[in-house]
Amino acid sequence: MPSIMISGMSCQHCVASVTKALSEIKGVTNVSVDLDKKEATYSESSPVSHELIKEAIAKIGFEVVG
Ligand SMILES: [Cu+2]
Repeated sequence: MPSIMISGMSCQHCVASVTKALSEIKGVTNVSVDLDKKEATYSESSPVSHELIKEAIAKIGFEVVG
């Protein structure tokens, strides 16, 4: 299962925003965001490019790191 590190999340509202943004990407399913670890994991029902993930996160004001 792919996982990404996200900087800028500070509360459950951020978690909800990130979860929603990732879930709206075609091919991304089962999104789970851990606020303490600053990590999001997800499944892919079809291949999803890392660029697409980064863009979706950047669009809502956070940053994929690492
Ligand atoms: Cu927040």
